[in-house]
Amino acid sequence: MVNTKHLRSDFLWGGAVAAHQLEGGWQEGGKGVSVADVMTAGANGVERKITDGVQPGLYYPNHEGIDFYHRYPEDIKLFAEMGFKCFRTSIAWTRIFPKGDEIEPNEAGLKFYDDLFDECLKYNIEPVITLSHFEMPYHLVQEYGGWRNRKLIDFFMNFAEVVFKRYQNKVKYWMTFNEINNQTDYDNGFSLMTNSGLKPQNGENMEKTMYQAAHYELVASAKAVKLGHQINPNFQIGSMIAMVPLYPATSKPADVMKAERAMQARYWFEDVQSNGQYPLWLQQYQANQSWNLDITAEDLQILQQGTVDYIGFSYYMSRCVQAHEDEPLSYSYKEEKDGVPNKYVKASEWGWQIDPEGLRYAMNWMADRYDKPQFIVENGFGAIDQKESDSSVHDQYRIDYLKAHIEQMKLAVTEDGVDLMGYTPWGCIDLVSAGTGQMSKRYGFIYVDKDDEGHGSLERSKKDSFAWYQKVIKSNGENL
Ligand code: P53
Repeated sequence: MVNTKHLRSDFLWGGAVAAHQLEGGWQEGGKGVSVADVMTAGANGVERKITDGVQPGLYYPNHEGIDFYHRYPEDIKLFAEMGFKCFRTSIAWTRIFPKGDEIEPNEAGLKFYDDLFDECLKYNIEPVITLSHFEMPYHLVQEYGGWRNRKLIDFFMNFAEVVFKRYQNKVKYWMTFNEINNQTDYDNGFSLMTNSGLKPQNGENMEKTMYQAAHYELVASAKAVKLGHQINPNFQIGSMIAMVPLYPATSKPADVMKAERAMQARYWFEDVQSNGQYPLWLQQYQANQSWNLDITAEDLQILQQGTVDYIGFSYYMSRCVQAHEDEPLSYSYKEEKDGVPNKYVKASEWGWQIDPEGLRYAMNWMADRYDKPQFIVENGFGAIDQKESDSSVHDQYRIDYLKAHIEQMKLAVTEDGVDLMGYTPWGCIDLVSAGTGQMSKRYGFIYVDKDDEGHGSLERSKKDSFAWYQKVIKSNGENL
């Protein structure tokens, strides 16, 4: 039933992070090496390097993160002070299964999350948990070739079963794979590694490998949804996609078709997770390539049985695409090659195009296609903050960004009838950037004293946005 003048009274306001970007403690409590542990720090415009294991003498920013592993009680207390109803984080797979292929889980890792979730629940903060957020065991990359390998489904299911059972009375909201659709950009080594543990091999057709790996992940995701519901029928298990709407650069028909195909190429994952089947264009495309992917009849049945309860998505920006004059319509979407600047919007220092209306557009686009509730599990403004001598940070630009997005989100609910569960802005406490490994690309309401070289006291302090967000939550989004 649609009849909403306001956001739901049980609207899940909160904040979002991922284990590898803030926990640190990379070798504590028996934790194994994850793909995030072999990534060096990059910079604005400088890619992070993925090294062959952990190399001496190099700086790996995720090894310490912001030391949330030891400091979480202090941080959760601050979240509670802001009024958080929920807190989105992930379970580092390598704390539970250090190498990924063990039979028995690591008790010290399980205990850590028991304590962390208890700390949240103490303040009535619901944990919202991503099973796999860019931090799979590195051993699975080296030994099995990552998600190229069907065996990964079993390893993942072992992990999912252990944590579903262990935390079934503490965690209700889950997501399977974070931003599963980033790997659409299969020329991008970072996306391939973070999504699927894929290192391109000589002469390998990465487009084909990406479709194969993504298929195994989607099967694993569907199996996890099924299993989770068996373990606890109250579980709400969602998908998680990076929603970056792609607009045609002009009204030229070829540009419009280019944008349509780019949207299809980037969002077919949600068709599978929400609708339970591959879209027609992709069935046709894969058949035309004669790739003979390993997609069995049983797999297709599982995809139908394991559709998600809700759509979790990140939203930071929109992009614009233009047809290439002398090329036929492509079935892939490559950010570098296909994107053109949108002259109607401004960009952040990192070139992310700020477009609050794009959020409303995206929510409508999804509501038209998928009959599922939505959950904005990431949104935010990465910026350089200036800490004053009295420890204050005047981040009005961040407030402006979030306010404009919340306004559009509310319109999507109150004018357009979108069923929205909650909103968890990204990096509610400053943390290591996934894309660049920087600390200086900050998103938080809470400032963390640490720089790009790893120096700093790790001390926490409140930015201006802290009190602002507190007010927003208190008024259920009425007082912006
Ligand atoms: P950073 C690309 C595009 C949109 C979202 O990103 C992305 C990425 C990958 O970098 O990632 C999500 O830290 C991701 C988070 C990440 C956040 O957006 O590069 O789920 O882990 O930190 C922000 O500024």
